[in-house]
Amino acid sequence: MSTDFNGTWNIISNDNFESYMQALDIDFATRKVANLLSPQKIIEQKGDSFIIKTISTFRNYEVQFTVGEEFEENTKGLDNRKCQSLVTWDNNKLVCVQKGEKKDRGWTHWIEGDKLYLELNCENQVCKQVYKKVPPA
Ligand code: VL7
Repeated sequence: MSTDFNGTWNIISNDNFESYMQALDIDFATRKVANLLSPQKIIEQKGDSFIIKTISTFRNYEVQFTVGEEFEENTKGLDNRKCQSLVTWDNNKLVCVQKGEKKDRGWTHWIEGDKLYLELNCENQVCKQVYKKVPPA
């Protein structure tokens, strides 16, 4: 049995997001707006099939994948690049490698208690985010 990521999650901390965005060449004005956001993750998981929605008042981003199956990711509305992405399990962590123009790009998700953790990597930068589970209605 792998970890269950299903649910709605609200961000409670966002460390080094600015440097991560700089590593992705996000322009100044967009970074200023993005830094003020409190994004929400909505995760729909069925076994190894995932839909991860990142929702904010400024932009939304959605990615769909199956663990172990490489796919072409277009980071539309973010840095607008194409990556060959692959998500795998590393024990109870969900690890994505985003192969493309940027070196060492990817992310890792895991859960501890009612918290969802996310580390976003690009080049030599790591952004650490923590989300808290929104209790089901
Ligand atoms: C996705 C943003 C900065 C552009 C807008 C900011 C809008 C809300 O890849 C991500 O998550 C994975 C793992 O959960 C699933 O896709 C992070 C948001 C990172 C990077 C780029 C700033 C413009 C933020 C969409």
